[in-house]
Amino acid sequence: GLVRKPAGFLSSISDDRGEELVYAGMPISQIFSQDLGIGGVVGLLWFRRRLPDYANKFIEMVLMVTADHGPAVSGAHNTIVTARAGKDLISSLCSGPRFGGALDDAAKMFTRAYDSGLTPEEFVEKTRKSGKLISGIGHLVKSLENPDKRVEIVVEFAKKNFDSTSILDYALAVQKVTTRKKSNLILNVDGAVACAFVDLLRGCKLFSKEEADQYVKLGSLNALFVLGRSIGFIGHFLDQKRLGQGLYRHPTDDITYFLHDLPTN
Ligand code: Q5B
Repeated sequence: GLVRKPAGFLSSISDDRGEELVYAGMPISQIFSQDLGIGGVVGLLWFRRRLPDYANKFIEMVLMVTADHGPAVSGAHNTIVTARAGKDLISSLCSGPRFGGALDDAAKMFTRAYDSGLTPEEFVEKTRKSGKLISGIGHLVKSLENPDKRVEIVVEFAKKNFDSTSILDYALAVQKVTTRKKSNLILNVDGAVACAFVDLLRGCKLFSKEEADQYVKLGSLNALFVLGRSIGFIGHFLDQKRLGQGLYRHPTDDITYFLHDLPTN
């Protein structure tokens, strides 16, 4: 019969293989329809339970009261020193512009293109000619055939609640052009969050256009990813400890070794 290769990893908190992302058994759309909030997501990813509403509220309260304690404490001090040394925020999550850290650039690219009046076709062509990829476009597993529920949720919320969704609409129009080439060149979760956030900053009447642009320049959108994904990464950390997983060594049969022989004199 079929011999199953023993799995290299055990994981018990989340699953992205199906049509819809699942946190501790709960599909992402249900998390929104039941209004679990960030407290509820922490409950699912850290404690693998749908905690009662008062517990979710309490987690959010804890996140709020522990969010900062001034610049003098050691953690804030480290952050300030490394920021002043020129290190970027996303590096602290072992992430980069192709994974997770695409939000800042997505916001800048789509906003600049929209503000300068380029049509989606012109923008795609101009970016291609400059040899760059459009940040916020493309996904390794999600596509037109396997749409990303997270993106649908973000788009739906923005359209329902924001004064304007011009940048998001523009990005969706760009997606129509890029997916003609390959169906995975969709507006991804980084791109959708980034564009919706620019619309929120520009449309909520609390910031001038310059202030809104400055928040993007400062890196506040990648920061959203850092904060959100830290919750998941901490969940995985606790999960590995709970599951008693020992030292990991990558199987050598999954590595192609190509070494050069030393030249013999
Ligand atoms: N092409 C994401 O690449 C991926 C193009 C493009 C124009 C593009 C790539 C990319 C920009 C960065 C970005 C965020 C690497 C992704 C995330 C969070 C996550 C992750 C998870 C989570 C996929 C094939 C052909 C080539 C390319 C062209 C590709 N991308 N053209 N703009 N953006 N995107 N990252 O499929 O003519 O054949 O040479 O870097 O937004 O990180 O779940 O995994 O929650 O954790 O490997 O969702 O798109 O494509 O490199 O083979 O390219 O398409 O020029 O054209 P692929 P390639 P040609 S969300």
